[in-house]
Amino acid sequence: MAHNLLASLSVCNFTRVLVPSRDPISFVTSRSGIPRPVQCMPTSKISDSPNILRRSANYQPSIWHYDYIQSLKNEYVGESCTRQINNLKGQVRMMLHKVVDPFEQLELIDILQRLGLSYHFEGEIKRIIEGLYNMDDHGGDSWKTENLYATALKFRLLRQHGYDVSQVSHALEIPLHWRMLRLEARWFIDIYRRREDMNPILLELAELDFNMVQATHQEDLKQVSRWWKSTGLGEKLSFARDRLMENFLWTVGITFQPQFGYCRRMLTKVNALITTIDDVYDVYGTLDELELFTDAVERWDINAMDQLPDYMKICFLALHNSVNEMAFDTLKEQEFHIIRYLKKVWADLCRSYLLEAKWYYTGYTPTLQEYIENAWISISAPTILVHGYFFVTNPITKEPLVSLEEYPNIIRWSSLILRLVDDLGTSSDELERGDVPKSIQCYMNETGASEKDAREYIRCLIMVTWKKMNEERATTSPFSQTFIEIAMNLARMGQCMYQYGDGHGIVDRETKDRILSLLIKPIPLN
Ligand code: LA6
Ligand code: MN
Ligand code: MN
Ligand code: MN
Ligand code: MN
Repeated sequence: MAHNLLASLSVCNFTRVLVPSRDPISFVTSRSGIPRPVQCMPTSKISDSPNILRRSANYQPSIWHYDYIQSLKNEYVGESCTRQINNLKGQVRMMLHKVVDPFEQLELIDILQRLGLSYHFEGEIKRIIEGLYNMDDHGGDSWKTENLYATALKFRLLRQHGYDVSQVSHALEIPLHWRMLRLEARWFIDIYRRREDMNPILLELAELDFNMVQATHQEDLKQVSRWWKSTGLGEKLSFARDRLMENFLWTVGITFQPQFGYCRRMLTKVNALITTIDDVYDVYGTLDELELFTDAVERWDINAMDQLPDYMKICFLALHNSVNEMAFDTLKEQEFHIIRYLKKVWADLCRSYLLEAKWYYTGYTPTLQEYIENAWISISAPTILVHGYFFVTNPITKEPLVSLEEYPNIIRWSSLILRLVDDLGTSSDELERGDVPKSIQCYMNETGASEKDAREYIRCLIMVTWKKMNEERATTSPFSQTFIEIAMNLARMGQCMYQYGDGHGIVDRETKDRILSLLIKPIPLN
């Protein structure tokens, strides 16, 4: 069966591809609970010996030094900027009220979104979309056809004339709704500036807003980089990735709006802890040590620390302190106690890490289904998203938490996408240094497919999962639009980070350029 499936994959007709006898993504919606580690290894006594042969990932040091980050200065702050931006916002608000032609309304909204400005005009945009929707209800949908037609025509003419091919190819690289929003905004501002129908007010607002948002990001970054330095993890755990800047970039992908600075700072901590602990499990730790660490996290008990080797003690206490402090903030601000939710997602994560470690040490290759059943958790997206939920929700109420604890579909789809794009980008290096087989290898082992076909199949799964996530968005749920956006943005950020390989772990040009243009360099203004 699977071989027939592969044959159809090579023509890549995605609508009829994904009906395998055992749908590898169906389990993600099942409520079967979190997989428990298999008990297949004889446990020997822990050895803290320096003679243990440990793997190495040979990660390069960070290129973003602490002093450099702290020295960042930004002039796009303060009252005169705010005044200027409020003035421009007022003018755009008037434009939104004035425009009546449905096609023009859509075009304006599209441009505002792509310039990264729509968050300023949520009320106005909602009103317009509602109006269009109601118009639809009353049979007047000719504008829709016209819009589609106009869009298609525009693209076709552009291509026929070989005009702005880079723009057209940009669109083909990654579908529009898959892209990281800030990157899209930064890119589109440059495109928009050169457009004949460019509106100078929109452009001025977009440029100024981009720089002001960047200034708030820089302040977030400086704060959290002081925390990272204070943990000492970057220096002390030299086997692990020291990736504070990249971890921060993820959070800008997850939520960029200025008012979510707390969320960005806390999620950067979460990401940094995840990145470090993932390396403990994947690279450095022995199986005995990993059992002990998992136990300590499950118990969430500092008394469990005594049995840990030193390098794990500092890691565990950094985790314990940081997460408890986040819970403390919430308790103080909202009188809501969330430690049980936070410690659960860390325990789930560490259990999934441990299972992979056991697979590695026993040389076991799971089926794709078995792998995915664990790997959507071991990618850490559920951990990130549950923390994120608490950082953007106020007031926190009991009902949604029942669903949140079980990981709702929106979390599962986002996690699965992140897992699969990570595997496409990182598994070659991982296997080389010694790691569990990832989705590609599990599929190859199970079906006899070539790596190329396996990769194609995984890309197909990603597409189907995006569809599921978009469907999920339309169903009613106890979750806010803000949270749903965060879940989708995490998947988008994954596509971005792993587009050219391992953009998170390997110090590469693409990630460096993205960091420079999004976080460091303001748009030059005249
Ligand atoms: C990717 O590393 C990594 F560090 C993650 C934990 C993914 C997302 C991380 C954030 C947002 P790797 P593995 C910090 O490819 O071992 O080593 O699960 O993850 O494949
Ligand atoms: Mn280091
Ligand atoms: Mn890893
Ligand atoms: Mn891992
Ligand atoms: Mn990986």
